[in-house]
Amino acid sequence: MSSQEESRQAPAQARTQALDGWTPWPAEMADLYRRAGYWRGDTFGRLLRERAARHPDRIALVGGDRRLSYGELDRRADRLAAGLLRLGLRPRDRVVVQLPNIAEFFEVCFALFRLGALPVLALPAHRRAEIAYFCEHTEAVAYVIADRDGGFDYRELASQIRRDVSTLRHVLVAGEPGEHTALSSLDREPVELPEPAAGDVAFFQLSGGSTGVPKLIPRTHDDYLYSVRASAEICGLDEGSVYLAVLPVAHNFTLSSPGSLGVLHAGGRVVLCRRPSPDEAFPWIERERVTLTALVPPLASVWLESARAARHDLSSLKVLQVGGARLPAEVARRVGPTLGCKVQQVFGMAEGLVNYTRLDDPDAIALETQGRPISPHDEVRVVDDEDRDVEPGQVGHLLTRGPYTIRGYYRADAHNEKAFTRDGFYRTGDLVRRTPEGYLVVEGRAKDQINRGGEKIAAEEVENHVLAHPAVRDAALVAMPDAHLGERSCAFLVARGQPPPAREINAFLRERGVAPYKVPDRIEWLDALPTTSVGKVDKKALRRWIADRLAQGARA
Ligand code: OOB
Repeated sequence: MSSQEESRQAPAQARTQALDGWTPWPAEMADLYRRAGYWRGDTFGRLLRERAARHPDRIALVGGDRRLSYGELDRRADRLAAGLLRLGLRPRDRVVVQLPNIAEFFEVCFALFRLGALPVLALPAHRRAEIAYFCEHTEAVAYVIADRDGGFDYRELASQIRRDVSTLRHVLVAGEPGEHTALSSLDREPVELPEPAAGDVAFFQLSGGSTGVPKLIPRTHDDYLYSVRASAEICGLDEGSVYLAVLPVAHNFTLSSPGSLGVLHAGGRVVLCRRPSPDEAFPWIERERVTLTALVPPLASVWLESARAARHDLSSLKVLQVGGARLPAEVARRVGPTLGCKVQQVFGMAEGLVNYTRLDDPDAIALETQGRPISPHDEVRVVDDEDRDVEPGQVGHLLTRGPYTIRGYYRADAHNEKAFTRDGFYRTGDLVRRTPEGYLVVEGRAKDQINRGGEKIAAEEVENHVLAHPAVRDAALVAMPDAHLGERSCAFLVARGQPPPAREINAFLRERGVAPYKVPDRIEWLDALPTTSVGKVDKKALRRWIADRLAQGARA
C-alpha cells in the first residue's frame, strides 16, 4: 500500500508522537481493541459533524433559554475553534474548563476537540487550590469559566489563578467577562483544521483520588467513544431519547454513561438542568418529556420524596439511573412504584470501567447489584491483599483493565507504580464480590477516600491542607455514616497547645481555596492519633469510634 493510500484509509491513525506523561495501551492490546471493532478511529469532532449532516435541524441541546440544533452546535464549534486558533491556541494545548450545566460547555468542548486542544474537565465546586493545581500540573494556557454560578463569582477566582500560574494566558468567560475575554467574542469564519488522531488523548477527567494531590485521567477519542457507543446501546438510546443532565455535566457519569455524549451519539436531545433539586428538575421533565436521567443516591431519595406530592407530570421518564455511591436496595425498590420507571444501577469510575444493571434484568439483580461491565473485553479480577484471585463469590479488591480503562494517570509515574499492576490492571480501591451471573456488588472500599453522597474526597489531600494550620500537629480524615449522604467526613486532629474552635479550621481551609465539599463536616480533637501495631494511624479505630459515638447520640 502506498503511503498516500495508507493515509487515506486510516487518517485518524496517522500518529505523531504520543503526548508526554501519558501511558498508552500496549500495541497488541490496541490491535485487539481495533480488530474487535471497539476503537474505530473516530473523533468527537467527526461525530458531531456526521450527526449535524444527518439531521441539522433537530434539537441537540436545551438549557436556560437556549435551544441549539445539531447544525447550530456544529457551526458554533467550528467558529469558536477558529476564534481560539486566532487567539493562539494550538493542538495539544491544555485548557481547564470549569462550567456549570449550560450549552457553552458543549460548544467549548467540541471547539477544543476540533482544534485538537485538550479540555481538563474541572467541576463547578472546585476552588483555588484545585484549579491552580490543574493549571500548573497540565501547564494550561487557558481557563474557561462562567461569570457567576450558585452565588460564586468565578471571574475573581480566575484573576487570582492568572496571577499565580505563569503558563495561563487566557481566561474565557461565558457571560459577562469583567477583566477577561468573553467567549462570545471568539466567533470567526471557520478555518480548515487537521483532524486530531483518534488514538491520541482527547481530554482529561479528574480522579476522585486517594492521594495528596488530585490525579488527572487522560482519555482518548477511541477509548471514550467506544464507552459512549456501547453505553448508548446498553441503555437503549435512540433519536427519541431526551436526557436530563442533573449532576455536573463534566462528570464521567453525566458525560458518557451514557450521559450527554451517549444521547448526542444517538441523535437525541440533552436538557441541561442548573440545579439538581426537584423544583428545578421536575418542570424540565414535564416540559421536555424527559426519558432518562442520572442521579447519585441521596438525590434519588430526595426526588422520590418529592415525587409523591409532585404537581408535575413525570410520566415520560423511562429510566432513572443511580450511581456514584452505593444505592441502598430499599431506595432502589421504591423507584418503580413511585416514578413509574425502571431503576438502573451504574457503578463506574472516571478511570474507565463502567458497570450497568441491564434494563431487562430481574429485580433480584437490578435492585441488589451494581451491574456488570460494558464490554466482553473488560477484564475484571477480584483479589486478596497479595493479588491472588479470591474464591468465587468472596469479597476482594477489584482490579480491571480493558478497552476504555486507562493504563496510567497523567504525569504521575511514581503513583502509577502503585495504582496499576505490572500487567496493567487498575487498582480501583473498591471491595467487591462477583455473583455467579457476573454482576458486581460493591461491599466497601480499601482506598483512603470519603464518598460523600457521590462526591469523592481524598483523605490525604484534606489532611495536608489541615496540617498547614499552625495549631494542628496531626490530622486524620475518615468517613462517618450519614443517613442522608451515606457518608460525611470527620477530621480527628491533634493540637499544638490549645485547640482552636472548629470554625477557625474550616475558615482556614476555605481561605486556602479548598472546595467546600472537602471541608470536614465534623472535627474531633484528640491527645494523640491511635496507631496500629506497625505504627500507622489506625483509621479503622477512628471510624469505629465516630460511628459508635453517632449511634449513641441517636439512641440518647
Ligand atoms: C463515578 O466516578 P468517580 O470517578 O467519581 O468515582 C468512582 C468511584 C468508584 O471507584 C467507587 O468507589 C464509587 O465511585 N462508585 C460506587 C458506585 N459508582 C461509583 N460505589 C458504589 N456503588 C456505585 N454504583 O462515580 C461514576 C462514573 C461513571 C458512572 C457512574 C459513576
